[in-house]
Amino acid sequence: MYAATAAAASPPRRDFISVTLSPEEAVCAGGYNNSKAWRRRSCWRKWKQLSRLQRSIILVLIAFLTVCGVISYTTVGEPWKSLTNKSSDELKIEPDTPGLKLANPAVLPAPQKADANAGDYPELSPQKPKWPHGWRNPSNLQIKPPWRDVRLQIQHDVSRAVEEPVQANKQEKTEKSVISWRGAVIEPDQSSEPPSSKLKESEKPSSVEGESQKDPVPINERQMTVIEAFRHAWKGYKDFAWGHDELKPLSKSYSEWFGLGLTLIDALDTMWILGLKEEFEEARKWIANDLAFDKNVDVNLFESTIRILGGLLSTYHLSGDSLFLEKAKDIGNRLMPAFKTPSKVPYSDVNIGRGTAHPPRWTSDSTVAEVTSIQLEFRELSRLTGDDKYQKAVDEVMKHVHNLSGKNDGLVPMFINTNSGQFTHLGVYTLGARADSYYEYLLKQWIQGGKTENELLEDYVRAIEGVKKHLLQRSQPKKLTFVGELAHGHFSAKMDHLVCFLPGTLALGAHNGLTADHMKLAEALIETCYQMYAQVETGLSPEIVHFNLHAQKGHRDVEIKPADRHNLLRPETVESLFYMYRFTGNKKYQDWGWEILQNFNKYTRVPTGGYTSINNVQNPSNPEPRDKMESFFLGETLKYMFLLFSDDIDLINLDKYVFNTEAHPLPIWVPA
Ligand code: DMJ
Repeated sequence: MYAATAAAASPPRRDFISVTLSPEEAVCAGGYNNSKAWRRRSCWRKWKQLSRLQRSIILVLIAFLTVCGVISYTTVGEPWKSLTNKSSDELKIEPDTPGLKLANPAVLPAPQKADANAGDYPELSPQKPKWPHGWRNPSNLQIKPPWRDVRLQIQHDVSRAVEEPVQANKQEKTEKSVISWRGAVIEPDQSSEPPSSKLKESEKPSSVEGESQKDPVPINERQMTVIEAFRHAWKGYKDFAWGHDELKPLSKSYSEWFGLGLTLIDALDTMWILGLKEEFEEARKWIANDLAFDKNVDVNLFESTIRILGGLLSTYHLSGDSLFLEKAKDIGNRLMPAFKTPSKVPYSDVNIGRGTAHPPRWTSDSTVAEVTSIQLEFRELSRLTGDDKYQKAVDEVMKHVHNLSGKNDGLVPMFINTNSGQFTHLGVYTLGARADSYYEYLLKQWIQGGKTENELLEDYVRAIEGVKKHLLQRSQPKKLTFVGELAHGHFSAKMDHLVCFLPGTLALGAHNGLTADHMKLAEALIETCYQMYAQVETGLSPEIVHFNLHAQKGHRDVEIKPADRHNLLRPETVESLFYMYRFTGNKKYQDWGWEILQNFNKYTRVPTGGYTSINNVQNPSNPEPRDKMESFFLGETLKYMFLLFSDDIDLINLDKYVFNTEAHPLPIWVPA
């Protein structure tokens, strides 16, 4: 400030030479008489008339200007030459891009116009694959969509079909007719601009963060069987339950829970990952035209967060289609009233039309797993929208629970009061229903946030120590390691199928740097979870088992009570098999999953479309179909099956994505 004022007050002295030209001199510099000889003579005369000093100054000036001219030619001229020497192809990469972008090419493909001859869809951007040869382009990072002509492949020999050049041509054609950039379905009347290019930086999906491509890995026969199973399930849903929550495959009807097309939303990213283009497009249309959250309906905060919010966020990331983000924001906002409680521990239920929330009618408690397993989704919503209100609300719950008393070596009770914020029903500890995903989300939030939130890790590690200390036992005769329950100091050898998420979570922790004994425990527990299927007559696990602690003649490790012998098509064991195979490469995990898939096909498949939960896993001749296909069968079970059978570690890379508890992959904020 001071220096500027001083300079204004006394302008700096400038040294200069003035050269005054006479009219004749002016002519010398370009006058009217244009005769060459006259000009030469006249100029020479004038030059002679100048003093020696004046002549020297003019010569110095000319020399100086010549030197400047040469220097600027070498610094500016060369790059210009090389730029103009580039092939026209190279220059076409960024047709309308100013110079800066040549050095720093845009990540997003250029907006495409709809091509009337290619199914009214824009062409794909001509980006070249940059993945090392032989790698598969991960669907989550694809520039091109993952669509494959699945129907053709089912009809022909799978492995040959994908390798044959004819098939390759067909695939090329299919890709040309793809609706839009990365398979995100853009209605022709929408802007030709790719959806995510309209977004602010914070809103961009992970799928457009500058990853390059590699060649697709052909899908194998087991994966084709999963695709076929999915299509069969989808057929039932489409024929009899379209737009409703769940299919009732036997009565060829549907059931409503929230009335929000739960199965359809839960299945979106599975269709993307399986490459089911047609199905995805149809579902996308339903979301665009028919899904309305402005409904006077009570929804469960946890279930709608993990299935609807999680499903929409993950589909947004995979497809890059902003429709899914808009819907995610809508449902996210409508769920927020749940956090308006005296303790800030959310209520279990929200009316998404009225904006009111309440606990269940019989209690003011919420379930611990429910209030601590909505964090991945709300935190991601904050990151995408740039609005921290979602993250603040869920982080507060975690901090509160972190500081609560009533834990037993890191193990939490199953209920928490929304008024007092205290745990209730103290003294009962399980890793099954009502507590399970609390443990899962401790680890996964830590991973999501780039492994910096130490309290989450501390709570997780302490809890696993608590499991080892209080809940682990070995069964007889096979000495299977299992996780039981503790009620007021009494151990019960009861284990929910839900607990089978644990081997996968333990393996994920070990993969992220936790101690090797976590992996050892994971290996032991996944064997147990597999035996919960293998030791049962149908080869399908019941909802709950009791392990034998003492060897008895003619008894297996697993006992099943009549009330527990149903199977709801749950995913947890297949989920853990997927993690175990990813991290060990041991093919036995794939083989175990394959057995399970075959048994689902044998005992739960309904010929007219869909799969059903069953009432009795112990009766192969009559497993007693329940007439209900849970949304997580499509959202989780079949997705994990498909991923388990894949040998492509980049098909949802676990160093880049973390699955929510409903199998919806969300990006890790600071990927490894
Ligand atoms: C799913 O909704 C989720 O995996 C949840 O965490 C537990 N229950 C079902 C699947 O079994």
